[in-house]
Order: sequence, then C-alpha cells, then structure tokens
Amino acid sequence: MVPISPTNTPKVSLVIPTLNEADNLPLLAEKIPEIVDEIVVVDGRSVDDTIEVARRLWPTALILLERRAGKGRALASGFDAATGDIIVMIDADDSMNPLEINSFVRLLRDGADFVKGSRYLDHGGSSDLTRIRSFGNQALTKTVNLLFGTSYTDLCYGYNAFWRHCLPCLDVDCAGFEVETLMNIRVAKAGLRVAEAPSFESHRAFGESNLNAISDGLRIAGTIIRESTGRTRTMTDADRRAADENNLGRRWDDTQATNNGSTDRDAHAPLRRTA
Ligand SMILES: Nc1nc2c(ncn2[C@@H]2O[C@H](COP(=O)(O)OP(=O)(O)OP(=O)(O)O)[C@@H](O)[C@H]2O)c(=O)[nH]1
Ligand SMILES: [Mg+2]
Repeated sequence: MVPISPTNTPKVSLVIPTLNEADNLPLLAEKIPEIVDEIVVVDGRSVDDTIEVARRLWPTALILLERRAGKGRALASGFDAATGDIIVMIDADDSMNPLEINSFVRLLRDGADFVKGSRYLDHGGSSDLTRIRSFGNQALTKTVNLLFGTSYTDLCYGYNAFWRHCLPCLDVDCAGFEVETLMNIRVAKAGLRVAEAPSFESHRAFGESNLNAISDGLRIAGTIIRESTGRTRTMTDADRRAADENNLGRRWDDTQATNNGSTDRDAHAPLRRTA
C-alpha cells in the first residue's frame, strides 16, 4: 500500500464544532500548535459572529454550516470533510488545551489507533466538572467498562484523536452529546488500539453550556444500551493490515522524515493564521 503522505508525515486535521462561540475562538486559535495542518469548523447555526470570527482567524479553514442541531451531527459532518491522516476533535469554548494535540499525535504515531483524552489520569483534571456531572460520568464509564471490557477512566469527554482508518468503525450516526460515548464504545467493539492521554479541562471562557446533565445523561445511557445490543463493525484482517501499513508511527523516524533537507513541517502547506 502507498504511504498516505508523500513524506511519511501524517497530515493533522482539527475538527471544531461551534455554537455561539465567537468570543472563545480567538482564545482557542492562539494556542493551536504548528502540527495542525487543516481546520474544519462545523457551525450549528450560531446567532453570534462565530462564522465571521472563524473566517478571520483561519482564512484557509473549511467552514461548514450544519443544518441540523447537535454536536454529534456536527462532528459527523466534520469527519466526512476532513482530509487529514489524523483527525482531532476539540471543543470551541477554550476549555481544552490545544497544545495537548502534540501528545495525542505522539501516541497515535507510537501505535494507537484512537487516543482519548482523560481528565482522570495523573496530570489531567478539570476545573469545570460539577459534582453531578462527575458522578454521572464515573457511573457511565464503569458501566461501559463492564459491558464492553474496556478500562476507560473518562467516557464523556470530547477531546479525542484518531487515524483516518478508524472512520468506518466509528460511523458516527448520532445527534448530540452522546457522540463521545458512541465513539468510545465503537472503537472498543471494533478491536481498535485505544490509548488514553491526560487532559486538563478548564471552565468555558465565555458563554453558556449547551449540555443538560439529566437529559443528555439519559441520551448517553440509551446509547450504551443500544450499542450493547446493536451492530458491531469489527476490523477485518484486511482492515488491520491496511491500518498497520498506514500507521506511520510504526515506521516513522525524525531523520527519515526529512525530504531534501526540508523538515516534515515544510511538507504541508502551512495553515494560515491571522491575528
Ligand atoms: N455545531 C454544533 N456545535 C455544538 C452544538 N452544541 C454544542 N456544540 C459545540 O460543542 C462543544 C461542546 O459544547 P458545550 O456547550 O461546551 O458542552 P460542555 O463542554 O459539556 O459544557 P460546558 O462544560 O459548560 O462548556 C462546543 O464547542 C459547542 O460550541 C450544536 O448543536 N451544533
Ligand atoms: Mg464546553
């Protein structure tokens, strides 16, 4: 199989769902690391200046207008549109530290198929989780671990990164905040190699939360039940061989990655940023 990128350097796409995040996007933008090659913003019909601000910050970004509400739908559209070898999802509200993308990508290149952020590992944490949210998340995490044989420490957290070859197994087909749960369960059912990375979540900088602990908690519980009885898209041997070929982390080494003296960072058109 032909390597995904001509220089054996994975292209990294960042998918950002937005709903009225105009004030937060500049804070997020200033921390996005150089490793990110492509930005895909999926807006859920914001009524503030989110789209204009996104266009100004990232003139080369792909900005999608999602007709239907819901973070799950937004991410599904963003994943479809992203062209990277590695896809990272991050919230727009400046609650997640974009610099952590570097450690997520390192774990992917070291052999993981899917890396999930966790606020419960050493060096992770949250100044945002309320007691009720944390209790619900822990209960749901334990339930998933029991039902699907996983050893996750954090189920309902929206900061993840994965190789493109995970997309058919993820097959994101849900509407709302149950999306992280759905993805975490489907990668486990598919037998993908999942790693957790410590992540620190802050309080959103501006604006209101769109999540309702009770109604969204119930949707997440419903997703767990459906996934425990529903279909499984496992990796075939051919899928696994293709994934291993594509998993550049196995073969990648900094010295080999240079191409005629240029560094791997030169290999992709740099993401244009404006102040
Ligand atoms: N496109 C789109 N994005 C959404 C929608 N709902 C939420 N988002 C985005 O999804 C991300 C997570 O939503 P939040 O409202 O921050 O949810 P949360 O992190 O659980 O809540 P807080 O802890 O209070 O921030 C943010 O970037 C939102 O702008 C939606 O219906 N459509
Ligand atoms: Mg948030």
